[in-house]
Amino acid sequence: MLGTDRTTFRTCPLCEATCGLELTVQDDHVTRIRGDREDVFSHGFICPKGSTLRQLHDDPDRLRGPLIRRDGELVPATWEEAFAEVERLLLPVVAEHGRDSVGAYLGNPNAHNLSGVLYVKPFLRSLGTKNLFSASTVDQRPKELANSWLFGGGLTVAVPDLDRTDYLLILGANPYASNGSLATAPDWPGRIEAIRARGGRLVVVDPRRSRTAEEADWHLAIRPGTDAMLLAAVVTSISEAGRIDTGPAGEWLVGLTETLGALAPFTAEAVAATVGIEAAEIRQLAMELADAPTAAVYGRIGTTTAEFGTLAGWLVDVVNMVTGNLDQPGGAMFPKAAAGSANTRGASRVGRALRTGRHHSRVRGLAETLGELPVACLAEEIDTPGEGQVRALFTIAGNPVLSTPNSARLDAAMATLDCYVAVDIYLNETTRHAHVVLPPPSAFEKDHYDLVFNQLAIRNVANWSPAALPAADGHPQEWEILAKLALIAQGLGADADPALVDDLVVGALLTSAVADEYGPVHGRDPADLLEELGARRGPARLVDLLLRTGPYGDGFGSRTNEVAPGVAPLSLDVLEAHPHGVDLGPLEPRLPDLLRTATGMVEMAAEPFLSDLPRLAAALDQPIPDLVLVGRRDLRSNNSWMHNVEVLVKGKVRCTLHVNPVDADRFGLVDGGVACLSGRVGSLQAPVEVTDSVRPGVVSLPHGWGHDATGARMGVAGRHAGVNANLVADELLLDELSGNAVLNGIPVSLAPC
Ligand SMILES: Nc1nc2c(c(=O)[nH]1)N[C@H]1C(S)=C(S)[C@@H](COP(=O)(O)OP(=O)(O)OC[C@H]3O[C@@H](n4cnc5c(=O)[nH]c(N)nc54)[C@H](O)[C@@H]3O)O[C@H]1N2
Ligand SMILES: Nc1nc2c(c(=O)[nH]1)N[C@H]1C(S)=C(S)[C@@H](COP(=O)(O)OP(=O)(O)OC[C@H]3O[C@@H](n4cnc5c(=O)[nH]c(N)nc54)[C@H](O)[C@@H]3O)O[C@H]1N2
Ligand code: SF4
Ligand SMILES: [Mo]
Repeated sequence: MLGTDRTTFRTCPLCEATCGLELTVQDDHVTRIRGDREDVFSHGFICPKGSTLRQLHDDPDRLRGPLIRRDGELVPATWEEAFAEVERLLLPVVAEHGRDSVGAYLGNPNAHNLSGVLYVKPFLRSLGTKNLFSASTVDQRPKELANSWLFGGGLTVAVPDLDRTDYLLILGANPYASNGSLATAPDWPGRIEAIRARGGRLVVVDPRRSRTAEEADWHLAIRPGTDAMLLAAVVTSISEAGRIDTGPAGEWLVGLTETLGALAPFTAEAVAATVGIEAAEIRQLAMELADAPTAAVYGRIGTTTAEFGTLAGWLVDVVNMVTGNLDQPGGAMFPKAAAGSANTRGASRVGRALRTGRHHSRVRGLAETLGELPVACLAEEIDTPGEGQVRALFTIAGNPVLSTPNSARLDAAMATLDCYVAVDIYLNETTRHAHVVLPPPSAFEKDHYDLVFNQLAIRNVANWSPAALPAADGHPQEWEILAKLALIAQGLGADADPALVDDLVVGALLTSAVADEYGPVHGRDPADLLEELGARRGPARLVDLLLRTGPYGDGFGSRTNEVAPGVAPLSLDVLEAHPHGVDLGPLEPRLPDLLRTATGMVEMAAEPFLSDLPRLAAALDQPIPDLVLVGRRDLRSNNSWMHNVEVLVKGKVRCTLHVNPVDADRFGLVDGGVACLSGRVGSLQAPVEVTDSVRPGVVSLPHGWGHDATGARMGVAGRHAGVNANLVADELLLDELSGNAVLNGIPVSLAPC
């Protein structure tokens, strides 16, 4: 019916804020996107990126079909040819060099994508390699480890209770630009303004006067990389003042005395010079936190992509604990997600201490964490000959050539692979090296549910997004592409049916659901449940199962009580009937039930934390580097991959080097000039913006730029290329505990070009 509009609703998958969108669809075209005013979480909020899903969908550079390399050129191919080519290239590498000669890198959009969350694992399992890498080790791995050791789950995150707190301390995050991370909330800016409107206080710790810092009542311009020391001194100051009060959560903590003892040397005076903040200010911060009726401490990228990232992640929550704010309204609380959360499954307060280093990287001997190796060692695993050398690589929704340290080395290494398969929607700096590119359908053409971000949300919600448009004829869904790759890797052949993998995944989930003594379907026959799941296939069937066996689920008929006014226990049918989502209410205290540690308690003084403290203490005696590089984000950008959207990149150049006037004088730089920035591994040239928003001794350059590579096909991005900050990021600089790369606080030198 030509010209008939329909309206459909979906959650924006671009960042962690999970805003609801209202789409107007005419025929098979989305003609308008705006914020969904009835969305139970976002209430109409949308940022400038949300509506550009339309431009992304329509982008002529977005790949619509597979490409294979023929005579050095990537040329269009059929899906059959492309999968056959994967098989042809992959199997000989495995046969000749073994399973560990295959590597895989998973990028950030996997977390925003049901296929990535549900079907990547079976694929990786069928690869059977130790060489697994992801964007997590250039991002939040330190916090995941801290959560694992404290609470028994990497995604058991205490998020700031933004809507009720009286005092918010933000370290190393700029939610006015990023819209928040590891704390899902649409409209962070509005929620922050509401804190101040109700008489609360915002304090921001950041070496830059970021947009968020501008809003703050108090901005502390810390020296990069020193948040762990600052937080340790805050704890010690509170302790010295006799103000430790663990509140109701105190009943479930062990290790308080050991923690305070271990942190005692980190007095405000001892850390002040290194941290770059006066001792009196540190003590004031400590007293404000102790005095506030409720307070929440929240740390992000500036604290995790740093030399002491795991300690900083730990200490954020230690401060939350010693001020009585853990697990309390207005403090730092634990979400209870409707689906997919490990901390709502199995026995409460039963677990095992997380072990890292179950295997090590071949070249540098870096420890495994959560099944992966640090991506900072990917390049050397490819370019260093010897047994176990990575000869084949898969990247799934990742652009490591722009997003990981010493990217020139990785870029060069990628060109030498015998087999490189990319599952990606663009031919960019990384995927241009591929032998086969397998593009999934666009975001509009996929079902969506935020299995990951609902686990991090400051309010419990559930929201299902059906595909807004059908995928083109014959275009496999992303989960089918991943299932095919799994079948090929298992040796079942390029013709095998992806439904086999889907059935295996649902079977495995059913088996574990009926085995869970504490779950709602314990002891039931999986075959009966499978039948009840009905005709849905792919992610929709899995989400239905996860919802129904989750904490608000219908338990396949075993639960009947409403989960919200007028809302029946959850299943996908129920969510389909609520296109604006279901509000499951504000966060509630969850201790001790969510704990999955060995002692069944919050393990405040877990051994890995305490044994890393000597490294932190030693750093207090290190000379302060003359100049260090930090990053920053821009609201109109999203890591490396949205620069092909004209409306987002037009206007003033965003990829500039921020230099304090003092440093500009020192190095002979002028605003609008070009600087040569050098580090141990490389150098780059960037346009200079002289601004006192960065601390002296600190320069800032955003990441995700540098779109001038030959062979990439992103026309708009190419015209707004910018420069790749990770050319100077040093792959040897890591948070030792987690293997996470240091992307903030990189020693650099500066000169005019
Ligand atoms: N210097 C510096 N470096 C950084 C950071 C920093 O702050 N400073 N931040 C780090 C952080 S936090 C992160 S998360 C990483 C991100 O690192 P990556 O995940 O490696 O990079 P992205 O730019 O997110 O690239 C995502 C890729 O996925 C593709 N894509 C988009 N949507 C889909 C989809 O639906 N399916 C598939 N299959 N592909 C899709 C895009 O085309 C792109 O190639 O960068 C890190 N790098
Ligand atoms: N617009 C936009 N939104 C995004 C993204 C994007 O690229 N663009 N990326 C998404 C992703 S993958 C992520 S992980 C999140 C990240 O979300 P955020 O953590 O909010 O990321 P940033 O905006 O980079 O803010 C990090 C801040 O840390 C500061 N900083 C640098 N070094 C230090 C330090 O040593 N100590 C302290 N205290 N601060 C420091 C920087 O100056 C910067 O202001 O954003 C997500 N949302
Ligand atoms: S804030 Fe994030 S989720 Fe919301 S519209 Fe913008 S990109 Fe989408
Ligand atoms: Mo990230």
